[in-house]
Amino acid sequence: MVESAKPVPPIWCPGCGDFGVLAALKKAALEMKVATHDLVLVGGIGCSGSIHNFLEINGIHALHGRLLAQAIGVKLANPALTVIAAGGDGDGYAIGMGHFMHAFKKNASIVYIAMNNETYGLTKGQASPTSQIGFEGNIERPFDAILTALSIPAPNLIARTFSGDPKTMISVLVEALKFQKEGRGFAFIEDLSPCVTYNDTYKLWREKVLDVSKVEGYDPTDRKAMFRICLETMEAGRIPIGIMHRPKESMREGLESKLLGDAAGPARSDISLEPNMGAYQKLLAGIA
Ligand SMILES: Cc1ncc(C[n+]2csc(CCOP(=O)(O)OP(=O)(O)O)c2C)c(N)n1
Ligand code: SF4
Ligand SMILES: [Mg+2]
Repeated sequence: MVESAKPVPPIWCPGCGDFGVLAALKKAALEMKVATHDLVLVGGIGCSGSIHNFLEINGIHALHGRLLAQAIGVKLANPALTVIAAGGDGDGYAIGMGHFMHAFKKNASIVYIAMNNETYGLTKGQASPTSQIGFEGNIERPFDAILTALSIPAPNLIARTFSGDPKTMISVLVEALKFQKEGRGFAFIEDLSPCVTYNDTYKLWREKVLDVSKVEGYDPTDRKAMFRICLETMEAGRIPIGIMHRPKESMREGLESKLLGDAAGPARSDISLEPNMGAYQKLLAGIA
């Protein structure tokens, strides 16, 4: 019998923003009654990506920047599973950028939480794609994942949360879990998760975050309006948080239903010899 790995206590620095994500995730999964055996968490490489080690669920520690490819693969193998990918800004927006962009377009029904601390925490605080100019000698403008997500016209759920605001984070996570459960597609959440050791932004972000639902003209079903609201909020020196895009129609748009329909998926198909022999022999004959 194979023994399951047991969760270990988090190894994060005391005060790390990732603790907020862990706590919110537990609460949201509980509220949505996701059974632990039905939950798979694919972690990226970085402090943030180790989150799956701290939960009693099925988990994979993916290759650096490849967590989305693996998470989408798990969902396509068994669409009944609740699949969450979770990693850092370096993992998702640097080495993983190609997969990140395509995940919106592929639109598999998974939840992706990118814990953005504007640095490579695990490797001791180098500049990442979201670092501000001047941080560790960075001379490049920071990349903004929400504006990028809004620029891809796919029926995704797009949101940003802040580890200093657990209430909003739990409600956004609950909505994301519902979204994937209904097979509606990709739910992307960027969480502002300060790295207290190498880039402590708690105080600054607390002052700067702005709940976009309070802005005049807020309509998360209107992509153009939300792009303008987010851009103008940023130009005013604030950081927009909240739900940035929620598709108008609640259709089953997920990649898994487009590919498999209502089929259970290859991981749950009957692979015993007897019923598959005919197909196997046909395949062999085709090769010969
Ligand atoms: C292919 C590969 N390149 C580089 C590394 C080194 N490395 C480990 S974690 C990491 C970046 C971590 O930053 P981030 O994804 O933002 O996660 P954080 O630690 O900040 O949560 C890098 C570059 C690696 N493990 N694998
Ligand atoms: S180094 Fe930063 S990101 Fe990593 S655990 Fe510590 S506070 Fe968190
Ligand atoms: Mg990081």
